Amino acid sequence: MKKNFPENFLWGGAIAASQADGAFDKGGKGLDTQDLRYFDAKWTKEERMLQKNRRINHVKYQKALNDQDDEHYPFRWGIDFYNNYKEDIKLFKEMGLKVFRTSINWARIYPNGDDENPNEEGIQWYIDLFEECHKNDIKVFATILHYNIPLNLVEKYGGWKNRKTIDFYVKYATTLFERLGSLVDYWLPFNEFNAGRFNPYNGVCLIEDEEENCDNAIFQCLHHQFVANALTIEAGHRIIPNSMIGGMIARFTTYPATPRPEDVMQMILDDQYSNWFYLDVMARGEYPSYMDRYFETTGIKIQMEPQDKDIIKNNTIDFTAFSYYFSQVSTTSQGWEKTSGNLILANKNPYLETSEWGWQKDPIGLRVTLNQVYDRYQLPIFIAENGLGAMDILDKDGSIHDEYRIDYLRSHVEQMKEAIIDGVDLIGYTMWGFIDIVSCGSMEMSKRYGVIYVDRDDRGKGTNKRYKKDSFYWYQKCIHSNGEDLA
Ligand code: BGP
Repeated sequence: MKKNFPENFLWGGAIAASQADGAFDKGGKGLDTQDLRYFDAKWTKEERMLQKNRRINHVKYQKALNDQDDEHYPFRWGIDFYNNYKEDIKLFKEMGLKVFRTSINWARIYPNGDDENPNEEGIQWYIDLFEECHKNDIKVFATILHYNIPLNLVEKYGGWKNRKTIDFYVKYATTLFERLGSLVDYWLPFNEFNAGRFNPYNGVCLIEDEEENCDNAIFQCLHHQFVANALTIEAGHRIIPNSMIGGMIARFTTYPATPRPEDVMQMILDDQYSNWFYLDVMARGEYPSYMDRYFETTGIKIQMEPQDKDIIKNNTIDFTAFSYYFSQVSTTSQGWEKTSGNLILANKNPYLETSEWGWQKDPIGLRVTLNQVYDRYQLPIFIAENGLGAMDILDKDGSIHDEYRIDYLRSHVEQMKEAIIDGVDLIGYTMWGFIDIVSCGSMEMSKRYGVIYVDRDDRGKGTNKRYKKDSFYWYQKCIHSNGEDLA
């Protein structure tokens, strides 16, 4: 029986290009879909959480295309990681980070997505960034696509709706394998594969009100992503023998709201439709049979080419990954109380407390999920995201006392250890937003996840200086003791 975290456990931190890099029009980068997401610092807390303010419709999209007022487009500035990465990596090193997860910005490599040749300046930036990590003994976990695709692909081809996007994506991924292959230790073709189902603009770049049948379009796009994912795995394994290429979902752990059989059955369906479908295709290599009924009853029809089945079957993932922020309950009862959650509105569990943003904190749910995912696939697991979004206060002396974040992280790390003792093959943990970045859902800086504070406000104003929070020292100790000293 295992008793501790394995010796080579990958303690890490994660960010994403659009939320951190900034420099949206520098270094030859093309405009991408996240550069168009509009935010207003005057919005109240409630308005920030409104789904309608997080979504893109036709009017917003058209306005953003020509809007030069960058203050309202936080993904254009992020935390200027593009220019600060060397200083930041020094802090990562000081913390003892073993692995750094970030995403590569497609529009930095192929500014228009359909370019003949890659942008050398963009490739060089990633070479420099990843070399800097290795110089500091930090491994690299690269997400190939974390939501943002070159805008030209949406404008000219309709994005993921068009099968041609598969070819553009695979060409982009192949370039990464060829040019950055020796610098990347773990690959993730897509962030949160199920995101397209719950936020179509982020996940599959659809503008909902432009679609006649949005649900059908979502599943068509997802199918194209499944094929692109499999072809990418094929290319990766061919170009870099023994490469580790994973598949990730946003995990919505769910319990039956009551022991009523109806609720238990609802939990099974929620799990299948919202979570397992995506990992099942990537890990088992075929569409699961339960989706036949779903597609039949919803009238969804996906166009597939004859070769797709084999492509998906022959190229499955090497490890599973997920983001885990909260759990919820499943029920057939009408009018069950709701609360916010990552990507979805969740059913409330009366036994759980919530974060300031309404996400239900459930460390035991992480152990539950680790056991469920391992039981189902028997593949190594990477927790690619987990953390607490909270308002932090920067004191005059430069300190930030975030004991709430330490409590959150500690309770989750404890449950990871329990899961390892349960026999789960957990290989790494990249806590989310471990340096403060722009929130993906609510697009604000004030929702902070980091153990490193970044002095920027919701308008992007501030010194951009970095400060170590109390949680920085806690995570440093946790890493140093390989998860033993969590005091
Ligand atoms: C995940 C995304 C991240 C991220 C995180 C936290 O869904 O992969 O990009 O930001 O959720 O969400 P938020 O930033 O909305 O708090």
